[in-house]
Formats: sequence, C-alpha cells, structure tokens
Amino acid sequence: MPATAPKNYPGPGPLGQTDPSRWRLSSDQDGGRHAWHYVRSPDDPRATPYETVWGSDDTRVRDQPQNDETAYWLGLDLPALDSDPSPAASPLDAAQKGKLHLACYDFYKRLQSPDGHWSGEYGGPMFLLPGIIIALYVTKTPIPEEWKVEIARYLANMQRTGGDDDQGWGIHFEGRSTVFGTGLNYVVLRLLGVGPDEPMMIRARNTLHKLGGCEGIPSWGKFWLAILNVHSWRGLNPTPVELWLLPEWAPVHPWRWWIHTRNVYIPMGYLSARGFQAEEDDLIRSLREELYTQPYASIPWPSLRNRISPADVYAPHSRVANVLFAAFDCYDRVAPAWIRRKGLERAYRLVVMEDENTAYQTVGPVSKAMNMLCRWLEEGPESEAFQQHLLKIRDFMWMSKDGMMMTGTNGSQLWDAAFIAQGLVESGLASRPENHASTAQLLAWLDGCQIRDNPRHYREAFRHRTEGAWPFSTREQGYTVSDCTAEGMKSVLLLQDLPHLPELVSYPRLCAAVDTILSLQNPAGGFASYELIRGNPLLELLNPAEVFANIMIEYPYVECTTACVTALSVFKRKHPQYRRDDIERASKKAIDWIKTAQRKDGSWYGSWGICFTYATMFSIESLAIAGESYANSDAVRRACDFLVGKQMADGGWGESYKSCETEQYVHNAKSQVVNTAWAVITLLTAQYPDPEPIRRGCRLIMSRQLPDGSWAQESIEGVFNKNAAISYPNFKFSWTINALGQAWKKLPREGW
Ligand code: LAN
Repeated sequence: MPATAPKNYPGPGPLGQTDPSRWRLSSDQDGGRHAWHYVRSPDDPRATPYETVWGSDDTRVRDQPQNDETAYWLGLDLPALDSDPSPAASPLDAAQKGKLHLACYDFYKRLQSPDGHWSGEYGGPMFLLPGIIIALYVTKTPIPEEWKVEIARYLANMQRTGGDDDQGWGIHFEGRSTVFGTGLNYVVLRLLGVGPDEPMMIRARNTLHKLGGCEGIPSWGKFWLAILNVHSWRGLNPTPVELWLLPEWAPVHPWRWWIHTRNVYIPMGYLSARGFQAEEDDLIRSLREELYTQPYASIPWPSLRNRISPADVYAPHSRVANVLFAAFDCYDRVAPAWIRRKGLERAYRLVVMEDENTAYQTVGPVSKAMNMLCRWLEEGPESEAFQQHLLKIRDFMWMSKDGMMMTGTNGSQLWDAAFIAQGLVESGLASRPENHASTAQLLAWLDGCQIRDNPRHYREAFRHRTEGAWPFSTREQGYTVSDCTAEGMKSVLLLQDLPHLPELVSYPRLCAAVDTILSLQNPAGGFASYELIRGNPLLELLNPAEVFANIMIEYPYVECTTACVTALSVFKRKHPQYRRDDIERASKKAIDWIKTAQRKDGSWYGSWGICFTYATMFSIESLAIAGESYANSDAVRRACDFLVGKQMADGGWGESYKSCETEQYVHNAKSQVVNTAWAVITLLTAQYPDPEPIRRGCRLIMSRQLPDGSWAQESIEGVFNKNAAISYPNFKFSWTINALGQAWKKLPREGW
C-alpha cells in the first residue's frame, strides 16, 4: 500500500505543485549522499527525466516504488504495519511494559536508509538558496522544472504572515522578516519565473520596502545582488584578495580565520576583484526597480556600504572595521595590477584546492555557490570543474512536504547516525535480536564513513589533519570537526562492544582517531570546531558580516570539548594503554576548561544546539567523567538547580532559539521533546536526588508520542553563529530514545 498525503498537506505554490508520489530519495550511494529524483510520468513531453546538466539519472530509484524513508520526509502518512501498537494503549502503560522503546524504534527503523544511516532534512537558514539560484542564473544553467516548482512552493509556504513589516522571510524560517531574507528570496522567486504581480510577491515587496529596501541589505546580500547586476560593486566594501599575500605570521592573515569565514571570503574576494556581473536583461532591469525604495539610477552607491537595515543587524561593524574598510577602499583604487594578479592567482588556487579536497561539495553551502561561479568564470561552462560542481548541487537540495530547500551542509549524516547509535546502546534497544540487522548496518555505515587520509591538498590549503577522523556529513566532503570524530569514534566503540557485532574499525584506525582528537585540543584545554584556534579574538573586531557573531576565528566550545572528553574516556576503557598519559592530561585540562566556562547562574551557553539546555547536558557529562555529581559538586548542583528551575508546568522543557541570540534563557512558547530529553539526560547524569522532575519530563515525552511510535516535528533544534537557527529533525528520535532508555535503566521501577 503506498503512502498517502494527509488532509492538511500543503497545496500548490505560485508555479504549481509536483506529485509527491513521484519523488524518490536516493540516499545509499557514495557513503550516504542524498539526491532527490522526480520520476516523470511516461506521457510527459520532456524526453529524459532530468536535464542532462544535472548528470545521469539514478535508474535504481526510478524503477522502485517509493520507500518509507522517502515518504516520511515528504510528509506523507506511512502505511500502518501489522505490528504497530494500538493507539489506545497509553504511552505510560506502554513504557511500563517496556514497549514504548520498541514501538518508537519499530517506526524509526523504517526510515533507515538501505546503507544503514538515516537521512534528514537539514533546513532552517533562509539565505542559502539565493546563492545557488543566482549562480545558476548568471551562468545561464537551466534548472530542472520540478525544482523550480517546488522551490517556489517552499518559499510560499515559508513566507511569514505577520504585520506589514513581516510578510517576507527571515534569516531562518522561525525568525522575523529581514531585508537579507526577504530581498534575496524575492529575487529567487523572480528568477524562477514568478511574476511581480503575484499577491505573495506584492506582500513580500511591501515588507521589503517597509524595512527600507535592498539599500540596507547586509553585505553578503549586497555581494549576491552585485553578481546579479542589480547592485553596484561601488556599494560594497572591498574584500581584497591581496590579504592572502601577507606573510603568514601576520596576525590578520586569513589562514587564521574560522574555516567557513575564510572559505566564503576567498571566492567573494576573487569575484569582486574581477568585478564580475551578470549580463543585463529585462528581468535584471525590472529587479533593479523592484528591490529599492528609490530609482536605481539615482542610488548613491558608496553611501550604502555601511548601511544595514536595523531589522538585520546583529553584529554591527566595529569602528576599527569601518576604518579598515575605508583603507581597503583607498587601496582598491590604486592597487598595482601585478599585485592584484598575484592575489587573484592565489585566491583561485585556494578555490581549486578546496574543490578538489571536498569532491566539489566544499565546506558549506555559501562557498559552494561562490566556488562554482569562480570555476565557471575562469574555466568556462564546459569545464570538468564546473560540471562537477553542478553534479554536487543535488546533495544540498532537499524536498519536503513544503517544497524544496537548500540545506546547511550536504546533510548531517554522521552526526545523526552517531546519536542514534548512542541512543540505541543507552536504551538497550541495540541488543534486542529484532534490531541486530539494523545495528549491523549502522555500524557498517559508520565504518565506511571514517576518513582514512589527510586532505589531498593539506598544508598548502591550510587544512588540519583528517587521518582517522569522522566528518559531519559524508566522508567525501572530507572535513572533520572535533566533535564529529569524537561522536563517530564513540559510537563505533559502543556498537563494537556488543556481542552480536563484529569489530569493523580496527585498533590502528581507532588510534588514528584518537590522534586526530588530541591534535585538536587548544592550549587552554577547550576544543574548537574544525581546527585549532589560529587567530586572536581581537580579529572579531573586523567581522564584516553584520548578521553573524563569533565568525572570525575558532573558539573553544563546551559541546565539542565534552564530545572529545567522553570519546576519549570510552576509548580508554577499552584500550587503556594507548597514549595513556596524553589522554589523561588532555581530559583533565578539558574538564578544567569546561568549569571555567560555567555561567554564574549554573548553566553553559550552547553554540550549536538550543541552547543552555543543550550545552549544560554536554558539560555535565564531562563533569561526571571527573567523578562529579550532585552529591559532591557545587558546579553540578548549580547546573541542576538552574535546569529544574526552567521546567515548565507540563513537566517538559522548552527553549527558544532566542536564547542563542540574547545569551539569556528564553522559554519556547511550548515545551519541546528534544529539550526535555536533554534535560532528563542531564539530571540523570548528574544523579539528581529527586526522581520526580525526571519522571515528569519522561512522561511529557511519552505523552507526545504518536500512535505509530513517532514524534511530531516541533520547534527548530540547532543554531550557528548565534543568530541562525538550523533543523535537526532526527533529534526527536535519537535523543528521546536515549533519554527514555536511560531513565528506564537508572530510575527505580516503582513510581511510574
Ligand atoms: C555546522 C553543523 C554542525 C556543527 C556541529 C558539529 C554540531 C558543532 O558541534 C560544530 C560546528 C558544526 C560543524 C557546524 C558549523 C557551521 C555550519 C557548517 C553548521 C551549523 C551547519 C551550517 C553552518 C554553515 C556555516 C552555514 C553557512 C553559513 C555561513 C555563515 C558560512
């Protein structure tokens, strides 16, 4: 029986709607690459299912019926299984009988990809799609029709319905309208063929003008508009490629910047130094008049450089930055041609190395679109490099019930797989015979995901080592993050410890992972994300991006640090001899650092998940490894008191993404199963003496479980750079299973 669309399934967008039953997700090739395919009907006049530029079609998926994994992510109702629990059974009853876990994993197992991992919708940010669509437009690359229809539908479904100044789009889909989100997504819709007189476009344009028009769009928006030739390069602060010619000891040298920031400013600098702009056409001429509050010809461009709409500003330029930008501007006018050429050559070489190191995925979606454009400009539309870039766009495009979006990375494959593995082990579900096959596949996937070598372009591209590491998404993407290696290794160790699973990842490979983890510890004890901290925090004064904070350099994070501490501890238990002293020293230093990061109120600030609930869970895990619990540690007591103080009337916890922005705890309107799971795990890890708040949290999680064993999607779970939220929809399974499993194991049986 095929999956069916529920009654409230979102309807057509301005360009219509495709047939959800024709979509297929291929997720089991090349280590978990995600690609959505649309199977056109045989009477469709278009000869091939895909425009040839998008590469050969995966005929396997085309010929197969839609599987549960695809149907679930499309928001369709899965056909019921015989073994589905009867909806009448109360979740509490079910838990007491130990059935609850069974039910939820019976459901969740159906979403496992044939290769053993779980795919997921990694959406949220609303400023990613414009880059790729503008890049495709200016390179005159046709976009598959189904994509156009579904992207327009997605934007229609995500359009805000607030007051006059809030009928556009924000920086992420839960945020209020900004010029950045509204201006750029308006452009996307127009480039896809939506007319300016559509009601949704009129509403969006009104909002845009209410917010001051694209005159005040943040600098990354100015950049894309300049590329599209609907903004002048004179209205942008220059980002000179010559910075790359500075000696490496220079404190501002970009090799010291955070990897995402430097990889955005390399192609951005290259494209702006080349002064590249799209060929003018009618649509471009029309957009020039639609986007601004004044006639295009009369816009005083240089005065817009530092003009950023108040609705957008999160990290205003510092005075130092503005002086520096003015100096760059003077330099830009007199830059000797030979130095510029050298700078351009250097920047282009860095772009090429990044492409080759990542199989054209690049480190993230912003640089993806920019690098693609650089390669097209330099090597032409037929070049191997540009064609490879086009093929890898699919990895970032995700189809949902609301339409098609661009994702924050090419997926969160390893990250999700690791937490699911840990949830299954913690809850004991991994050991049940009916889950042996599923966990065996998961372990096999984790095994294949480990990166075996250092990057092809290593020191020359200023990369950190990757031998033995795990990535955030796929092995092909090739970047490691300290906590991804840690969570990957921990999951493998836990799974390989189960009697029914083989040892796939050998001892030397685990040692290589440990070496990578240890190589990522900073002198002060904390672990950052992709690399060691290479620059001085004063560099933050030069942050040009206005909408993100803490992006110039790496910083130590309690989440990353804890992941490393816990992974090293699991490793040590199994292999106590390998680098024993190094591991001992590293863990102690890391835990000491975590203590220094605790806030006065007892909590820790979370940089990658929302927010205090997330980071406090991690930090308490680290303290537990040092033997600290509620009974013996003031730090743990203060953390627990903080959390218990935030429990909501229904027994759950719910935190808003606004906590991350304001650095103060902000309650979500409603409690959240994911936040509640984190709080439950924290209190259990801390050995909080009163079981009642923990049980109430568990009951809340159970009460939200749907009859088929799943949980509904609630508010957004993740964050980056303080101001942008991002989805982790698999968390509602992995963390709930983990929390309920631990509670069932650790709390007394009576009292439920
Ligand atoms: C991610 C996603 C994963 C995340 C964790 C592993 C959870 C974290 O512990 C370390 C940092 C990391 C790897 C991370 C860094 C920033 C990313 C890549 C993202 C939040 C996903 C999207 C974001 C990226 C920067 C988006 C593009 C925006 C720019 C500002 C360039």
